[in-house]
Amino acid sequence: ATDFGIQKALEQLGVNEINEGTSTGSNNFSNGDIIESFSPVDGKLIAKVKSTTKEDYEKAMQAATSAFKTWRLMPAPQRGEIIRQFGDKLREKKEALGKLVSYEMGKSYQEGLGEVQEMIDICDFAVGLSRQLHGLTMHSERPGHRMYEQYHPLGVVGIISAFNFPVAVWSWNTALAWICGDVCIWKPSEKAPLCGVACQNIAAEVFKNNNLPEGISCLINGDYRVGELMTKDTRVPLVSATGSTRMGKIVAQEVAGRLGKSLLELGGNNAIIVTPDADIKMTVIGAVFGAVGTCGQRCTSTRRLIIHDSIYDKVKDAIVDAYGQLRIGNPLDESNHVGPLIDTDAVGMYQNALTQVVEEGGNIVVEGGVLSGEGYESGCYVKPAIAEAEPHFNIVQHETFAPVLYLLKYSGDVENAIDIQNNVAQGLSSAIMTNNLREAERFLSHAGSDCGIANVNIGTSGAEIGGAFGGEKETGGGRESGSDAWKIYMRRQTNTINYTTELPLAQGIKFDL
Ligand code: UN1
Repeated sequence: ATDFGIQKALEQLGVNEINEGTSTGSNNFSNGDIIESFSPVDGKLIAKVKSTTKEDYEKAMQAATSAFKTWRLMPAPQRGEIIRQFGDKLREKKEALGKLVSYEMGKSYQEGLGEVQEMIDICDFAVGLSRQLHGLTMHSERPGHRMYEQYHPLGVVGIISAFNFPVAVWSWNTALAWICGDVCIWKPSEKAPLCGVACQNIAAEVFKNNNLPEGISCLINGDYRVGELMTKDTRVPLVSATGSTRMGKIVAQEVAGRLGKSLLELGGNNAIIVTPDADIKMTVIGAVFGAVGTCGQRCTSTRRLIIHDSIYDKVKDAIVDAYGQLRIGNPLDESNHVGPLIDTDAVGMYQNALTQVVEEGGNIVVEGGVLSGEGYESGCYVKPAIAEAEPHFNIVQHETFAPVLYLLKYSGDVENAIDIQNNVAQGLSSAIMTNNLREAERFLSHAGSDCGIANVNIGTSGAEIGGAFGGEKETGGGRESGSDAWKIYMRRQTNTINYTTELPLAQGIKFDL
């Protein structure tokens, strides 16, 4: 049996020999309990990583704080040159890292490569940004005065990332933060710790080649208790956290409790509205990739299809038919469409969702189920399922991180579909499939979708890095990645300079001595 080049990829990334006895990553402050990383692909133990103790965390913080003193003084375009080199290294390691992502997390190899491509793209974006950290100039109301604003580095940025995008989400944060002159401490998901070590190794090599302190990038490992060290630490002015809404609420409160800043990118409950003017073929591709890609474990995954009653049966039949073609199996085998869920806990949640939707009166149109037998030994492979449901069902109101798609019906005007789409607690991604300009524009208008992402004739997942990424309501309100998302990684300073020999006061106040 082929191992799809996994051993070679692990060697190339320097994560093959990690075990209890050795330290992990060159600047990995971890000496605590062992975290075992099992692959959901074949259930095998890939390697072990040590978790971070309180003392380790202090060391990381010291390395980061001292690195910040050097890094913040480097002109931003010179920092850009370092990020350019980091992007080049990622290009060299794209296949190996894509493979590790696929093997440790379970998404298809193509999607693993896509994730590394997002890292490369954000590096390119960040390099350009390094010459564009613009502030504004204003006209002072006082004669002989100049007023402007500038952006300064914040300091140590804490990054907490999720298992589903174990490398890209870190890079969106860290590439921008680095350009802004910040240093980062990263706690990857304890479900994908090797991806963290691999990325740290790549970053460390670049810093070393440039005689820069490795503390610009620090890696800590462990569960929420390790994350808590950062959320409660006043030395961390910004915590960027990606994951569940439950986790985000805790992080938000802890960080707000000390008046720190947080950037939250949490759960979604993303819908595609399918109107009578939709292109059915495009709808099927968008909906099926959206629902089963990454085995339904993207925060942008399509959870709900809101279909007009006049075309409901036609769309349903086409999608059910497409589900019949799906091949489920080893995600490194490129003939498969769907890989495993991350672990058996996730399988349990998937099963609960299917039970619950039936209990609430839903109707299963594509049966789910856990696969067993040859190739499915990990117990993490499930069949993507479809259920007809009602918008108000409790299960439909919640995000289940699994390939379960709900079909909902609307009648009459597109406004009715928009109401259903908005009537959930989450607000990440949304889409409309229509060739009707009026419907599309209404969906995008002030009275349209309330999500951070709203697409026309594209599915809900697979956003490009160039736009700001994130959403409203329980999705947390944060924006990462492109556009002006960089501003949260800096502190804004307003400067007023008087070049006269008088000292006039603003607002015309007279104060004669
Ligand atoms: C995530 O699931 O946390 O838009 C990120 C997408 C990807 C990123 C998803 N570019 O689907």
